[in-house]
Amino acid sequence: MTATAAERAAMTHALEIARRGPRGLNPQVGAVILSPAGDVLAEGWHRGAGTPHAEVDALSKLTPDQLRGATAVVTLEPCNHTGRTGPCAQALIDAGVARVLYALDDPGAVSGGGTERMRAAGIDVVAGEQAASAHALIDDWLTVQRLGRPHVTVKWAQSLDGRAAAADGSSQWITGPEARADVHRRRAAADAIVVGTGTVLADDPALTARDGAALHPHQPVPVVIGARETPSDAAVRRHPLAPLFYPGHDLDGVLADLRDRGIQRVFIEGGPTLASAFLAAGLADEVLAYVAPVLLGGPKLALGDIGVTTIDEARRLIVDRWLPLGADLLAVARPAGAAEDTAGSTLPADEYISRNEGAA
Ligand code: AOF
Ligand code: ZN
Repeated sequence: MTATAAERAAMTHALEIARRGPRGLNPQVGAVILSPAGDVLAEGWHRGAGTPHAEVDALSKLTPDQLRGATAVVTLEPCNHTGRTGPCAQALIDAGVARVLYALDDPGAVSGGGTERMRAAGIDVVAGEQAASAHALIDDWLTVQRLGRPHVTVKWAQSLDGRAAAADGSSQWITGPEARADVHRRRAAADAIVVGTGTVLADDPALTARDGAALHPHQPVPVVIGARETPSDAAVRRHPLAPLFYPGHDLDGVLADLRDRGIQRVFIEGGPTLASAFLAAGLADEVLAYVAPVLLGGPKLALGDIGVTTIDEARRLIVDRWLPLGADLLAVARPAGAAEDTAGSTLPADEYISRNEGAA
């Protein structure tokens, strides 16, 4: 049997309360328990790694009598593993729940399989209700599960002739205010913002996400990669979040460490050496190129060596959007040939941006 009206409404609510939980190592998950008549008995949500899962949070609010024959509506397939907490599939079986409706399969090799376990115990299990909305909610987390690393956006601003700075290194400002405001909105949608030490020394960026002069309520963690020392009076040291410093150039190692910290989206902001290194390593899921109608000439190119020596090796991109921003133009692009949903392209970029807007 497909979902009833009460179950559909419960799923919509479960997706809302899931957002109360933090983005991080674990997915945001919501659960609602309904009586056999379809009345809401309890709700629960997951508050982050190490805390009870959404189903268990909801179950804990009810007596055994209330639970017998109830329906559990959950945004993610109830887990089947004993991790930091016990398996939710077993908790639902033990509670005597008659029916479970969930939105998305758990992609985890270890955590998945809850459906089979519950069905074997006689529970009526229905999958896929509002799966698209659930996917949109935890798309970043799913990307991390799939790639084993955070989603990576490589951003740069360039002159029409492909330069990132004038010959003397000065680069403020190539693009206009609309393009810069767009960068700040996209920074706010990321969990971390990454620069090389060269950019810290040349530009002294604050690496905050700002709306005019005001700090955006969601700030990405500032990350500095490279061997050189960040000066004690560098602006990045005054960022509201403590910066992470990675000496050296082990990009895979940096991404793995960021993943382990629960970071799901990173924004690579420069300069050309770092952007080129991420592109050369095939570690860019999204490219944002802001192009300004100005000519700079000279040697300061937006990108250096990305491992392309002949035209056959050119990195072809698919442009999802050409976006005019004042006098400038933004290309929102991704590598051609990347698996369709590894690039975070399942959601329009604007949805990522709006997700963190107003989030604390
Ligand atoms: C659920 N309900 O609310 C969540 C689930 O090691 P643990 O115990 O923190 O488990 C984390 C894994 O459990 C996580 O990677 C994901 O597969 C699943 N998350 N499952 O049934 C929940 N948050
Ligand atoms: Zn669980």
